[in-house]
Amino acid sequence: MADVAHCWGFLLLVAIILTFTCKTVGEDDLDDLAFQAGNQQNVQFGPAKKMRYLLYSINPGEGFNLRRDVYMRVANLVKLLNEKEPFTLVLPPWGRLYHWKSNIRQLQLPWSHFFDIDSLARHVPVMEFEDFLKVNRKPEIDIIYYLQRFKEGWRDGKWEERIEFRDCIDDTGFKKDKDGRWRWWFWGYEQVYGKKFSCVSLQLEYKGLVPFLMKNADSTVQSIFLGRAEKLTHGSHSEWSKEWWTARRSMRFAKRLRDVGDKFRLENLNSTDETDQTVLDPDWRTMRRERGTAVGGPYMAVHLRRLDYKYAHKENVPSIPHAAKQIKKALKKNKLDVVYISTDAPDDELDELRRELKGVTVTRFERTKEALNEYKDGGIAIIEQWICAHARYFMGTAYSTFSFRLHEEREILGFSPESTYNCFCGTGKDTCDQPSKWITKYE
Ligand SMILES: Nc1nc2c(ncn2[C@@H]2O[C@H](COP(=O)(O)OP(=O)(O)OP(=O)(O)O)[C@@H](O)[C@H]2O)c(=O)[nH]1
Ligand SMILES: *[C@@H]1O[C@H](CO)[C@@H](O)[C@H](O)[C@H]1NC(C)=O
Repeated sequence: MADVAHCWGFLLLVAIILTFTCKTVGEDDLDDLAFQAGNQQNVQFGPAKKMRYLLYSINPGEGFNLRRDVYMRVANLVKLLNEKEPFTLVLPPWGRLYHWKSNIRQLQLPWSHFFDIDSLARHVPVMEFEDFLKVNRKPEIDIIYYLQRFKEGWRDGKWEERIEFRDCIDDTGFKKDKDGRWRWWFWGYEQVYGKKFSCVSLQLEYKGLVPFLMKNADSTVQSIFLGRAEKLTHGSHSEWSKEWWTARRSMRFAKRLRDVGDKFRLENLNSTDETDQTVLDPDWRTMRRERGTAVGGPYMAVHLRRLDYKYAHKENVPSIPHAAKQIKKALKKNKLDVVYISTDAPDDELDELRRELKGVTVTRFERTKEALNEYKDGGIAIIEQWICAHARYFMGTAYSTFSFRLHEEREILGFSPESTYNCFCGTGKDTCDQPSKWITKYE
C-alpha cells in the first residue's frame, strides 16, 4: 500500500514538472521573455510604457573582436535610451565571419554560444534575435536606419558632430520588394523585413543618437534597426571612461567555454584559480581587483596573429625564428619554461615554431574536429583567449583586436601591467612600441 502511495506521489511530481517544463511557447512565455528582458535594475517604468527594441548590424568584413567593441557602443546607447524609455537590445546572431575558416556550418549562432547572457543583462536588457522574433510575433522591424558617412567628407576639413537624413551612398544591400517591404538577408532569417528604410549620414558619438531617435522614432515605433552600427564612435566614452569599462566588464564569456579553458589549464598547465589568484566574483558588478593581485599560472602565453596580418602589418609581425627568439628571452626573464601558443598560423608555421623552440615546453589547445563541431572557430578562439588571460606573462601581437580584448581581460582579473601590455616586435627589431596601458575604471 505504502509503495503504491509513493508511486502516485512520484507520478504527480513528474506530472507537475512536465507541466512546467514541457509547455510550448504560448502567450505566458512570451510575456516572460519580455519581462526577463525588461526586468533590470536600471529600467523602472510603469506598465503603461511598452518595451521597445533596438537591433543592429555591422559591416560584414569586421572580425569577432572588433564586433565586441561595437557591441559596447550599442549597449551603452541602449543604457542611455533606457533613461527615457524602456529599450531592449536585440543581439545580432553570429555567422559567416571572414576569419572563421573551417568548413563547419556556423550560421545563426546565438550570443549564448559565446557570452554569458545573464552578465550582459546586468548591464542592459538584452535579448537573442530568435526571442525577439517570438515576442514580436511578426518578422517585422518598424524602422531601419542605415548609417553612413557624409559624401562630401568633413565640413571645412574638421570633424564635428552631425547627423542628417541623406541619399544612400553605397549599395546598402537592402531592397524594397513588390509589397513595399525592405528585404535584407537578416543573418539567414529571410522572412524578416523592415517597414521603413532610410540612410542617415553621421559623424557622431553613440550618445548623440539618443535625441535623434527620440525625435524621429516616437514611442509608436517599437523596433529600430541600425545598419552599420560601427559608424557610431565611442568618442569621449572610449577606453579611458567608466562607461566603457562597465560595458566591457559585463561581457563575460559563456561559462561552458570558460570551463573548457579552466580544465585545460588544470590538466596541461598546472593552473587553477585558487593558486593563480584569479577567482571570479559570481557577479561582475561586485568584482574589483587591484592591479598586481593576480599571480597567473606558471606559464607564459603568446598571441601570434599571422594569416592576413603577415601582409597587413608587415612591420610588426615577426618571422617565426624571430618570434621564437623573443619567446625564449621572455621565458628566461620571467623564470618560466612553459609557453602556451595561441595563433591562427597554419600547421607548417607552427611546426617551424616548435623546432625553433627546442627545449621549451610548447602547449596548444588542439583544434580537433570534435572541438570545432562543439565550440566552432569563435568558441575555440575564446577558449584560447581565456587560457592566455590566466598566464603569468602575456605577449600579444601589435594592433590586433584579439590581443586588445585579452589585455582588458587580464586587466579585469587584476594582473600587473608589466605582465600584460607586451607585444612582439617585427623582424630584425629588438625593441618596439609596446601597447597602450589602460586601467579598469569603476562607476
Ligand atoms: N583560435 C584562434 N583563432 C584566432 C587567433 N587569432 C585570430 N584568430 C581567428 O581570427 C579571427 C580574427 O581575429 P580578430 O582579432 O577577432 O579579428 P579582428 O577583429 O579583425 O581583429 P584583428 O586581429 O585586429 O584583425 C578570430 O575571431 C579567430 O577566429 C588565435 O590565436 N587563436
Ligand atoms: C603545480 O603547482 C603547485 C603549486 O602551485 C606545485 O606545488 C606542484 O609541484 C606543481 N605540479 C607540477 C606537476 O608541476
